Amino acid sequence: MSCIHHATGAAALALIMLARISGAEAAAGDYRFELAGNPEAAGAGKSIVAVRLTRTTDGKPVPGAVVIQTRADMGPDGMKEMTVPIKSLPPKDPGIYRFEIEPGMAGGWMLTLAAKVQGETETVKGAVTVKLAK
Ligand SMILES: [Cu+2]
Repeated sequence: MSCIHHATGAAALALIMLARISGAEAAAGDYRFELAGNPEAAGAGKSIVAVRLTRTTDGKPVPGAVVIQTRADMGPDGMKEMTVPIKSLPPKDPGIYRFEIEPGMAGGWMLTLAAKVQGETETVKGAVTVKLAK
């Protein structure tokens, strides 16, 4: 009675194992952070910046990553030593990570991010540049 059941189960298991194997081959360099739309004004000199994390091998968004390190500096405007804190906000859409920044100075900012991605042993790192209003 359960022959088909077992066969289906085995096939599903084989697929899962294949997925695991190909997942293990992905490296930390196979991910990319990019700006997701324009920054939103969040009142009192604050901006919300949305960043999309994608896997470059298949172009898919990567949900469930844990951002472990953030830095915002004015490197794009030649002020790399000028930094402000970043607050991580709860994600709204899968693969989109949101950050609140109070830049204090309008201009080009660089957000440098490090994240732990599910199934990836290495820390995934990346950066985006964004123009922020004061
Ligand atoms: Cu500055």
